[in-house]
Amino acid sequence: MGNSYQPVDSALINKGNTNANRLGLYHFTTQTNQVKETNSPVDIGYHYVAVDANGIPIDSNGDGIPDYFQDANGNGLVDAGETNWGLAILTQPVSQVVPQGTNVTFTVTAGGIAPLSYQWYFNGTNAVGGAIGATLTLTNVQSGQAGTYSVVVTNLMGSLTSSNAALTVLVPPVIMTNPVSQTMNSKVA
Ligand SMILES: [Ca+2]
Ligand SMILES: [Ca+2]
Repeated sequence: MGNSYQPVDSALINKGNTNANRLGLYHFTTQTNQVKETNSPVDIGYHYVAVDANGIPIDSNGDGIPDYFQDANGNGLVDAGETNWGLAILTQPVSQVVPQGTNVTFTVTAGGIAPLSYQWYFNGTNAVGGAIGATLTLTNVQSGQAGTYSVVVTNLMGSLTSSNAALTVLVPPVIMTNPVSQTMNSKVA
């Protein structure tokens, strides 16, 4: 992580590094043998950021913002005030309204440093057994399964909870009591 063109109080100055398979030359000052000027905010020399095989700065969580922006102090850790640059929920599960008996699928798309693990929850706190993938499938849903579903995505960088997706189950009307046959006697005048 470079020191170039930062204000003198920038958190970026002289801060650590991050692991990468490749480095790209990001920018540099005019000469490598230049001596840093007294009180100058501009450090001298080459500065590198982690890039992928195409020379694009690495975006670990896939949210379109390179790590070197989100890992603002370049130390490879998610610190207070930083976005979790190593984990993101990219698309949230979507609410659904279905007839009773339908098979329902909720899906989350997460990006981040592998491996990612998942756990789905019903009404916030009830872990859904076996629901540990990016997709939650509910078969033959009944009214008792109506409620909210969310998922917690975890990797070594932390955990993120999705928004709630509501499941509404439409139940056909039930006839509680059947009409009773009645006989009326009519009087003959
Ligand atoms: Ca990013
Ligand atoms: Ca950091």
